[in-house]
Amino acid sequence: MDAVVVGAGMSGMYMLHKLRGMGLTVQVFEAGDGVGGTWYWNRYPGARVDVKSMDYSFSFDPELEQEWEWTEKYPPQEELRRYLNHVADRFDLRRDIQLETRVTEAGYQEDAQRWLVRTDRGDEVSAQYVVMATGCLSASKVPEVPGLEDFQGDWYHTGHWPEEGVDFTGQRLGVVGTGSSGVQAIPLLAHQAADLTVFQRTPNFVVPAHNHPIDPEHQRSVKANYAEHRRANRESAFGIAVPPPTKSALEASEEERNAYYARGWYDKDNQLVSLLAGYTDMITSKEANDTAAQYVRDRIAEIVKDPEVAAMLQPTDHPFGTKRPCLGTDYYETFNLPHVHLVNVRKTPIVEITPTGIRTSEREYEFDSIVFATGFDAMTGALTRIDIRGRDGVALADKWKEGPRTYLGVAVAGFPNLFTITGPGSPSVLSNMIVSIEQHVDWVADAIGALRTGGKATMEASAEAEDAWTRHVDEVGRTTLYPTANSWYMGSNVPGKPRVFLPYIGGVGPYRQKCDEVAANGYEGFVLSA
Ligand code: NA7
Repeated sequence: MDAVVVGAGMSGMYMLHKLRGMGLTVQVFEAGDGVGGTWYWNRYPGARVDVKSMDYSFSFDPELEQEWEWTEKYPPQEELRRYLNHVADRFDLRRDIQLETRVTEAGYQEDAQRWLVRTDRGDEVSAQYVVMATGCLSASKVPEVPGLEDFQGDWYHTGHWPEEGVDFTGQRLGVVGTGSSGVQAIPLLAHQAADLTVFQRTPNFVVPAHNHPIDPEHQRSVKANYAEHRRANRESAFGIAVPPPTKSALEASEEERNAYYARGWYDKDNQLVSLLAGYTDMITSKEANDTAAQYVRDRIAEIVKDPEVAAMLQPTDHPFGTKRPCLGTDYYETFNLPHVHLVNVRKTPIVEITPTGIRTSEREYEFDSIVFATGFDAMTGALTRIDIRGRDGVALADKWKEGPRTYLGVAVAGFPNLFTITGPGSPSVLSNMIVSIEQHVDWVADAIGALRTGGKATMEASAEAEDAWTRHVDEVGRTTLYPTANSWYMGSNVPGKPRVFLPYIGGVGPYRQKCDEVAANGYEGFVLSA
């Protein structure tokens, strides 16, 4: 093949479409038995995207974006999966996607200047280019507590939910984890379970989603100006255009600030970034950030009736936004239900899973089922779980032992012609993912096009460019509050993972400009060889 693409989520499908359009032969391997990536695997109750549908959709084909009708402000997983299946059919992608096949190895063969890719089904494919479209949040993680294999009930991870769904009616249910997945699932699980216990390690900032059917007039007006709407998103900081802030939160009066935060909290058209986007220093000044954090803590105290439970739900150990904030529907309200209990596992850690439940340092809880909403080995896990070996047989997992090193988050020195879509060191998870996916796929396709027209066989990030970019990602990260939190952005949720700020916080717009400059300067920082 000319190219192997690993993964048939949004990035893998679009990469296939682009490369095939350029006349390349492409083989896509996908572990799932359907396309859709994140929206294939995350089928837990309540799963929905927390970026508005009109922004969280492909922009590469004007007909596609005009013909698809979204039904809600934040589409549920089922609708996103339908959309991605539609994309697969519309662009006839399936014939080059091999499902139920996990890539296990990719090794660079220096003599041939090609990659040899192997799968768990025994495939062996030689390709000139390999594109890792493996997703940032796809390597799921069950806590490393002993005893799970002896649990006699059923257990589930939100990121690998059974296709047929699960009915917890009448059950005693334990849920571990209160990130976006837990926050979305808990209110719905509470409807089903007879008794629900939530094990919380870190309380999160949860803003009301106010999800509702999409206003047809709004959909029409966005579609009428879609090109402009998309351009503004691409040039914005987070891939969602909002008016740029002009002043510090500390320059605003308390009244002014609270009026602004109230819009972010109560307005039915609010969005995840609403509370954070109003002032210039929300992610750089703890004092400024604390004005919004306190606003949320006050709302929690208003909603949750038991003051002790309210206090447990109030985040105090990290600035607002430095761990991924969540959108919720009746999340805090759920803790007012008499059959819903909250356990602080920071205070009384889980020590083991027993045959009948979960034992903390304080006592044992008995369950019929356990749901782990415990997240992912984010950004690097999906890459390092594959045995990827570059020049001299160097394994990517070894190279990244002290943290990922990339050039622009898209290429790695020593791994020629291997590209990582939304890899570490790119805006990725700090952005509207689909904007970043399209930008990377377009850039990689252009780079491959340039290689082919220029008669070059390989492109490889130079060690100097990689060093400089890795330093830059770290330096920019350090100007913000992000490194002060224990978050998956910092690798802190995986024991033993180096503490490195994984995404790039320089902004989607400026980052795009940088990538474009690199290309315009003849792929500056890359070594192109014949
Ligand atoms: P997240 O955001 O990583 O959340 C995982 C949650 O599970 C979080 O509350 C963790 O607490 C908790 N967790 C993880 N391991 C443990 C152990 N061992 N014991 C107790 N609690 C634990 O994953 P999600 O699936 O919710 O969301 C992933 C992303 O998808 C989200 O950020 C959005 O970008 C969309 P912690 O905070 O680490 O203390």
